[in-house]
Amino acid sequence: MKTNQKSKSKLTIMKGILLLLTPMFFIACSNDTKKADVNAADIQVSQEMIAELTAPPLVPTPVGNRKAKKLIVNMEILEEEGEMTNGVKYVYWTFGGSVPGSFIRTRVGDEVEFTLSNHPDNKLPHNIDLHAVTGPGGGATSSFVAPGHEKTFSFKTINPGLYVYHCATAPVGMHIANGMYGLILVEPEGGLPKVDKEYYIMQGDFYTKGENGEPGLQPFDMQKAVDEDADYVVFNGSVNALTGDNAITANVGETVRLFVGNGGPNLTSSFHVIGEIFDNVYVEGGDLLNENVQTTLIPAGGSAIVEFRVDVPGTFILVDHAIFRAFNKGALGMLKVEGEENKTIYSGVKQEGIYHPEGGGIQAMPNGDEPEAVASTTEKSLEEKIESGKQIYMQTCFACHQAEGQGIPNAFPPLANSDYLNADVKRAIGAVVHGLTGEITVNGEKYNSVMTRQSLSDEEVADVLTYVYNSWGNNKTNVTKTQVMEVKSSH
Ligand code: HEC
Ligand SMILES: [Cu+2]
Repeated sequence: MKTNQKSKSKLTIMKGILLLLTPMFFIACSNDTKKADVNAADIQVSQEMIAELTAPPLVPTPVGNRKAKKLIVNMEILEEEGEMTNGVKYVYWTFGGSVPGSFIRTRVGDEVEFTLSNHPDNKLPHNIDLHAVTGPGGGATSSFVAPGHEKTFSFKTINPGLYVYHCATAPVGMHIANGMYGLILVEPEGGLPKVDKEYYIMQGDFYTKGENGEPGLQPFDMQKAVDEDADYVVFNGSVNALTGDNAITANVGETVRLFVGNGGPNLTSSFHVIGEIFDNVYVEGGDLLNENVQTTLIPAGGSAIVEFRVDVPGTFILVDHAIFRAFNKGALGMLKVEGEENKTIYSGVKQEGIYHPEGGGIQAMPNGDEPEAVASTTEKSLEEKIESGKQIYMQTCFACHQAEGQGIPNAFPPLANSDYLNADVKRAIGAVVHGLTGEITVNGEKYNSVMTRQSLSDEEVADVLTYVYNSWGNNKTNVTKTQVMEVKSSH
């Protein structure tokens, strides 16, 4: 991206100083002179157009060669209930009805006429601070708007780059924590280089009264937010926003560009795609281009543009590599790549065996005390068991057996349509309460691995297995607590 006049003149002064200090620096800096030639503030606009706005993970059409225009942006604020994860509801405050808010795509020199409307059903006033704006509060002071009102202001995009926007109404942290952030892209003259796929991803941390996974409508927890003790760290506003059917996709051989932002409010993202290397990173969403990057830091209130070519098929996992956030708090997304294998780039498993340095004993997972078997006063209905079982599954079994019970070839057997599971309920209960090791055959495929004993109460075992049996084409067995207790005592 090109630098503008403002930063060029700063550079010139710096150059002068550096020239006096050391000739080495002068050589390094003089490369920049070819970059800036137009003062973006002087770019004339002709015609007007209504901006295309998109909800994540989609982005509007690239600007390409279009001339600078008066760009009309109409953004509506909506406060609405959504799902953080299965069974956990949260009232999000949104720009345009999504978290992150609608993606705005402009080019340098555009004159953006921005109208912010606050829906009459909303409870609070809001405003918008766009980091792409040169002016007081980034627009916040001119856009403060009460429910049932709207405000218009305009600004010229002077600096190309990928910028965060967010609400800046007090308490600012709370408005951001509830989802009030998004990205605005300012493309350079002539547009960004063409790629095959572009997506919009934004990380955010959430703070709820209940702990992670505690069901029901969860209110915002101010104290946890102040303590930076996040219950959820997610991409695109919720735990499953980019997994399973919501995964982003590409085909082998295509180039992928991710516009990645971090709304915060608190946490810095160590953004990484498992099994990919970023060919290019526009560091912090600016001009600096880094190449061959594994993990890129994205500050709260900042961004990065990452680009890579996908060379082999498979599911590539997007994570915040502060890894407990990924596997325990939700910062996990998926890029599904389809196409021809390339065994030279990636062979897949060539050989496998079980490695048991200390014998084959099953060890429990180190997750502390076994939960107490709480005697429930009333018997749960099948629906209630399935509901609760699903949550246990997503917290306990999902990491290995995967979201749709499909497993992972050569490592974790499928629970979906599993002949092993459907043939013998006591054996399945045994796998969960005692663990399972040794060779087994599931749907004609051999597995020889170790499943650790799961620390769950009898009721939780009954619920999770009832959920599994009533999902993905299994035989709909209703597993009872009594059955679980029988299996435990017969061991
Ligand atoms: C750490 C990974 C891991 C976790 C977590 C895990 N499993 Fe397993 N599971 C395995 C492995 C590995 C096997 C195959 C063991 C073998 O080869 O003997 C297996 C086998 C099974 C089987 C029998 C084979 C089949 O496909 O039907 C069942 C049933 C099962 N698991 C259910 C569960 C349930 C329910 C949970 C959650 C409460 C769970 N597992 C959690 C790894 C795991
Ligand atoms: Cu707000």
